[in-house]
Amino acid sequence: MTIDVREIADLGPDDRVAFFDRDAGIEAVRGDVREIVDRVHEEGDVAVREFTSEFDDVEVGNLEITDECERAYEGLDAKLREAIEAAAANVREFHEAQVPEDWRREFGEGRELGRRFRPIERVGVYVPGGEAAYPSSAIMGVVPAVVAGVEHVTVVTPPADELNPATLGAIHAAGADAVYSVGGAQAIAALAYGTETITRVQKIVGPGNKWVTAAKAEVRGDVEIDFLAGPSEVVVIADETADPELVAAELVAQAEHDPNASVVAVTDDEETGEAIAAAVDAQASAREREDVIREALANEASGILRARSMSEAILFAEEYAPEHLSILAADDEEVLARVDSAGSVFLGPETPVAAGDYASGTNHVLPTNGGAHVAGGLSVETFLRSTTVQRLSASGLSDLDETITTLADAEGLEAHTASVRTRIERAEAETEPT
Ligand code: HSO
Ligand code: ZN
Repeated sequence: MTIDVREIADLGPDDRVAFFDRDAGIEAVRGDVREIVDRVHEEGDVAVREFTSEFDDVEVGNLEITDECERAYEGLDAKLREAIEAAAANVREFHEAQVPEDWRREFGEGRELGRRFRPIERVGVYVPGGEAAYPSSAIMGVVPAVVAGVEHVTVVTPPADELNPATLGAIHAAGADAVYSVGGAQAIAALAYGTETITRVQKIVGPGNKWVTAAKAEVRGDVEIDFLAGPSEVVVIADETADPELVAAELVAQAEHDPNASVVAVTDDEETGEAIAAAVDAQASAREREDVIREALANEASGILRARSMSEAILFAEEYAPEHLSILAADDEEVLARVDSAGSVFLGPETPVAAGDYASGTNHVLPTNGGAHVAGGLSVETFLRSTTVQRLSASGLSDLDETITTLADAEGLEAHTASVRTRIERAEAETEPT
C-alpha cells in the first residue's frame, strides 16, 4: 500500500477543517453519558455498581483497592518495579522544578504586593485501564499532584476480572492516597459528586476514552477539570537533513495508540517526503499493531505533506497545534522559535516522543484537538491555586486615594470611597499638631 504525499498548497477547505478543527468525537455519546452521570449523582454506589456490571461486566466486591495497589507493587518483577520507580523519579524531579515560590515586594513606596500558592485539597486522577492500560499515565497524573502538595489524591481505574498489576503498582509508586475500582463515565460522576464510598473531589484530571472525556465535559462547572484530552497526535516538521526512517518511526509510534490517533509529517523537501511515505509503509507492516497503525494513518487529520518552504511547514504546524511536535531540521531551535502552539516539543534526532511518554520527566497528559492554542499539559500548576496578598502603609494608601475615590465615584460606590477616606482622615488627625 503506498501512502500519498500531498501538497499543502493543494489542500481544499474540507482538508483544512479536518486538520485544524479536529474534535474530541464525544458528541455522539453525550446523551448516554448525561444519563449515567445523573444516576450516579442521585443514587451513588448503587448506580456505580450497576453501571460497572453493565459496561465492564464485572461484579465488584470492594470498590476500594488501595491495599491491592500496594500488594501489586510488591509483587511486580524487579525490572518492571525499577522502571516504574526510575520514570516516577524523573517525573518528580522535573515537576519539583516547577513549584513556584511565594513572593511579595514593594511596587511603590508603602505598597507591598505578592502572590501565594497553595495546593487544591482533594483531587481525582483517572487512570485508564482495559485495552489501553497505561501505568505511565498513573505516574503522569499522580506525581505532579503529590509534588504540588495535594492532601488527598484519589485515583479511579476501571475494574477487570484481572486488574493490570503494573498499573496498580504504578498508582501506588506514584503516591495515590485512595484508589477505587471504577471506570468510565460512572467514575467521573463519582469523583464529581461523591458516593457513600468515594469522597467527592474538587478537580478531576487525566486522559480516558470518549465516555470518560464526555463525562468530564458533562461535570465541568460542578467540578474543575484539566482539559478534554482525545487520542494521541504528533506532527513532525522535517527538512532535507531529517532521517526519513526516524520521522516515520515517530508517526508509527503514536499511530499505534488508537485508530483515531492523528499523525502528520510536514517537509519542504520533495525527496524527503517520498522517503518518509515509503518508510512509514514499510515500518507499519513490521509492527505488531499494524491494523491500528494503518487506521490511524488513514485518518483525515493524518498525512504526509509537502510545503513550498519551511515557513509554510511551520505555519501548518502552528495552526495544527499538535499534542506532540517533533522537529527534525538542521536549525531546530530556529524552527522552535517560530512555533508557539504545541503541547510538548521534541528536538533533534535523539529525542523520540516515547522518551516523554515514559521517562524523560516531562508530562504526557497534554492538550489535543488544538487545545495547545490556549493551554499546556498537566503540570504542578494544574494542582495549585494562587492568592494575591497586599499591605499598604498610610502613605501607600494616600498615594492611591485620588485614583480609588475618583473611580469609586464613577461607579457610584460611595461606601468604597468612605472606607478609604476614614483611614486617611484618621491618619491626618493623628499627625496634626495639637
Ligand atoms: N503518547 C501518549 C502517552 C503514552 N504513550 C502512554 C505511551 N504510553 C499521550 O498522547
Ligand atoms: Zn505514546
